[in-house]
Amino acid sequence: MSITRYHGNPVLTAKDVPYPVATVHNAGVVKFDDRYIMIFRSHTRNGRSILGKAESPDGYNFTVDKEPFMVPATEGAFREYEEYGIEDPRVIFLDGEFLVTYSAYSRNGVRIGLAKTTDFSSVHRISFITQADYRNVVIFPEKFNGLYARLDRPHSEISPWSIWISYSPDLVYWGESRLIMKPCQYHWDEMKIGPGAPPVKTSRGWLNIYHGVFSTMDGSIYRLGVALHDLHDPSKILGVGDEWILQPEEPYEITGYVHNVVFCCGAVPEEDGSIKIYWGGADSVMCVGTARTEDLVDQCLNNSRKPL
Ligand code: BMA
Repeated sequence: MSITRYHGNPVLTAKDVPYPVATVHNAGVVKFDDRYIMIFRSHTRNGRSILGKAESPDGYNFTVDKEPFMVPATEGAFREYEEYGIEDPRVIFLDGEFLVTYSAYSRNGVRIGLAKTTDFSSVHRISFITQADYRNVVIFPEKFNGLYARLDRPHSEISPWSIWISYSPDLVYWGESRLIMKPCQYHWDEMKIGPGAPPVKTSRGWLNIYHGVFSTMDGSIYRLGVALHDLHDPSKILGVGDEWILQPEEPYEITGYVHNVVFCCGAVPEEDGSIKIYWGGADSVMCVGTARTEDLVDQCLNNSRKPL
């Protein structure tokens, strides 16, 4: 097995949250001043989602803030597109700021919002960076030839939902979009794929921990896999691991708000060569596990399937 589950999983549940929520899942996690900051999604009891914040000294024991981190905008330009909730945050550090991307749901579809913070005490919305229907946008924590880059996942009625790349000079206007990775037929990720954690830099390439979905007579199964992107040209995929690295196996991954889901929005590389991977279990709780970053890179390169 590639990922060793933390023995104390789940690390965060709805019971740990001091305001009323039904779930805690799909969290972005970053290290800030030797603390681990987790921005997590919670369903409230009307079925719509908000974002909360938790902090930890070790990446395992988290304490949740008294108030939510972000709730759907109730005024201004963002209100119209956040009416049905905000979901699945990803967080990166770039040029002295933390960037948070999140899915914004409304009667107009789902689109991606971008917000910034320097201290996680206050957060400022910048812009929506997609139209409808996009989800799972992860921004690379470095620029390429002066441009920001992101992996994204547009919806499509014709092609299975796939991973694309786009570039921007200013984080607001995005273009040069190109499809770079597709689901693989009759494979664990054949139904759809999407970026998971923001890409992690390694000596051999950018590690992309993504999710893949397989449809069965008993519903869909969400699993995690890995792909490696070229360090200088992230549109170039060097290898996609043929096997999943994590699938729902524990009771809190198999049963919950949505059965059979492990869904990743964040991973933290450590100086000792390990990586902490965070995932939502069954859309209900937060879990963490560790792997050797180099083992995941090996899986991309030594036992690969084609990206397209
Ligand atoms: C996806 C997203 C995720 C969720 C997953 C499983 O489409 O909505 O937020 O974890 O489904 O329900």
